[in-house]
Amino acid sequence: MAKKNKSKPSSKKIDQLADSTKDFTDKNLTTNQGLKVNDTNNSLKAGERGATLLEDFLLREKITSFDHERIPERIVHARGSGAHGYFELYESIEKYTKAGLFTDTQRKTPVFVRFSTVAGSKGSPDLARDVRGFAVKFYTEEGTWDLVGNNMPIFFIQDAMKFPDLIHSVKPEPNNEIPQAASAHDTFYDFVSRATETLHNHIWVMSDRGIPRSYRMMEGFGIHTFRFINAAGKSHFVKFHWKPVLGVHSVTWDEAVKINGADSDFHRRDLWDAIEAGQFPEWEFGIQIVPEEDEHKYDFDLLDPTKLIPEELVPVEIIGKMTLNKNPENFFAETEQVAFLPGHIVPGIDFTNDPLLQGRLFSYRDTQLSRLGSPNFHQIPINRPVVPSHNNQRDGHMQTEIPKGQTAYFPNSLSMGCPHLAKMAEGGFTHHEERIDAHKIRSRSESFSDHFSQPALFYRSLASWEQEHVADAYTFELGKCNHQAIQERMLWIINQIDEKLAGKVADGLGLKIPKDIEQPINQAIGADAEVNKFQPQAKKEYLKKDAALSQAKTKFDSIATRQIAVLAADGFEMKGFKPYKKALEEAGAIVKIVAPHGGKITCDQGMDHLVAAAIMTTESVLFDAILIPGGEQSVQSLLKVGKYGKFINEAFKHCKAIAVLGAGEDLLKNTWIQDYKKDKAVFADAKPQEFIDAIAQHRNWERMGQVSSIPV
Ligand code: HDE
Repeated sequence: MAKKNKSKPSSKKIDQLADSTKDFTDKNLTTNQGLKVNDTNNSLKAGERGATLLEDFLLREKITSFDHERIPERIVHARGSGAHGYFELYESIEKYTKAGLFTDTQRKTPVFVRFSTVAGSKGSPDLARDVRGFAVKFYTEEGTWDLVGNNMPIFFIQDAMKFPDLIHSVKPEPNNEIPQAASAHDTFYDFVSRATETLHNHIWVMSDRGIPRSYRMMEGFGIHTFRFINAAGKSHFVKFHWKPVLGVHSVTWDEAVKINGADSDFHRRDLWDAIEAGQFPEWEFGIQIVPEEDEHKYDFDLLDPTKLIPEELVPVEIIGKMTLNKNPENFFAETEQVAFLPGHIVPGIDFTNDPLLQGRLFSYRDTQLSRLGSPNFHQIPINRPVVPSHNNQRDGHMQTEIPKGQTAYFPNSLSMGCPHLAKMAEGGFTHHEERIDAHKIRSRSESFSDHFSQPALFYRSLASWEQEHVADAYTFELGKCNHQAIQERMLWIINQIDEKLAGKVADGLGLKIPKDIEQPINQAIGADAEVNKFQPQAKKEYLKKDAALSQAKTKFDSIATRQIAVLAADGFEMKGFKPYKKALEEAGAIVKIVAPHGGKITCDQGMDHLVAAAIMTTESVLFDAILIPGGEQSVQSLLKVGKYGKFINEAFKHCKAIAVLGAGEDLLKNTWIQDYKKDKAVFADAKPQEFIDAIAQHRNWERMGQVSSIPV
């Protein structure tokens, strides 16, 4: 987490955007034509009691503008949050790529990032179990590069042709538009259980990765294998990674469900607040490089987007860092109107023939045309490159530029050939040459047929508490399906990944794992044998475990931005609390008093302390840890309010750290928590550092087995 910096962020992009921002301070209200207005409360009427006159141009302008405020939401990734920042390179990787942002260590490349969920509508809650979008727009000196990735390193499907089917299956069902922002329903599992290529991404969604603690605590991946091209024209395959400096952390499903009610903007607010507080989110940028000659060396196909390259086989080289240091000025203008296109690349980066990537290269421009309404969407301030653009494209809705001159074609002589082409040496983009000599076929490579090995590798690589979460998630999701045939097909499939996992889920559903399934999977009913020829292969074990897949192997060294609830009332004891507060804040945590009422409370030393939230307005799930100061008067007041008991029980159930000082311990005795003295993340009158270390561990997962009996 970058150091607090109150100076105003500046970059070529932020300065460019400043030219388009409007400041209303000390200004008159005017019409769009600049006419000063002196009444915006009353329409123009014939007499005080009406009727309203058609002549009222002020009313018409105000109302028509309002009537047209909405634009179509994104068909996927509708719910999102954005922020500005910059990318810095640690050292040049010119041996792999000639891209300026990866060779010039002096540059600070401006970025705009949009995080999102996939399935829900624009107003859906943040803690849906879902993939998260992680889209980064790099405003480079050679043009804009968009790395439109997710927080999981693989995708559900192998061919763009299946994307509408996947999305139709997970979105609310078309007859009743239920459920919102949830995959736990029949149509999704009908599809998943018939299309086993989805299993790898699906098991990631069932894991804790599907419910992140924060956008700031999740990884990002470019997913597809891309190409790097160096100055000599040599190509290397590359996968892109973002690694959060704060580590990868998640909430539990019980918390996710409750957070959605307590604060449906939890992730949006968390990102906004961290940036406003100057605690800038950071990710390191990493690459996995595979030389061209190694293309066929692996047990999986590099062009198959449902496969990752295990970091045990190809380590991630960290080459740079991204810092987000500025919130948008206006949500609609920036976060909503930003348009990402995987086709936006710069010299030094190129595509592969991954059939999913190839389809995406079409889809994103197409969708922006209907969403933003015009081929001129690149002129919207957030989408404008920081370098000039000149071409012969003209006109269209909302053209905001005034292209000069007599010609709008190429080649021309009347404008002396301008705009003219750029040679490669001048930065002109050329595609990497690749020989393709093939039959035109509608088919899929047999090398894409292994659907079980990597989900199994993922599951094997998880810690036991992570595996339990996966089993619970499958049980919950399938428990929401109404069709037993779908549940059984899923059980058979999960059994191909891991028999113990399938057994647990079957127990939870009260069903048996079928020995075989009636309808073959992955077969299109009525299709020719040719279409149906590749069935998923049996699971292989080419690697025992890949440590990078487990959140148990992430970073646990910081409590920066962690939210600490201080449960206190008038008369709380300052002596013990003061060093705790100081130590927590020095370590970057946010300490918030949760009192029986709003306003202020007075400690035993007669000082007033601002209350961050009255207990009735907040919930335990919004905090990372609890601190209960001593002071008989304070503790007695808290004991009278039942919600404090619920608050503490929930924090304990969610395996969070709890510290009590002096009489504060009485509050623990009044909860369902037993044996807390043996718990490694519950502290009575301990040193602040012990509490801090436990918060940095994120959760005491060892407690998991014992908390299921707590009835909250
Ligand atoms: Fe997207 N995806 N996608 N997707 N995607 C969109 O574009 C699409 C895929 C991703 O914050 C849409 O502007 C197809 C993979 C993100 O604005 C649309 C296929 C990955 C975002 C679209 C995929 C992504 C989108 C909807 C299969 C990770 C949000 C609105 C061939 C590598 C960007 C829009 C933002 C958005 C199509 C698969 C990530 C419809 C056809 C794989 C992060 O164009």
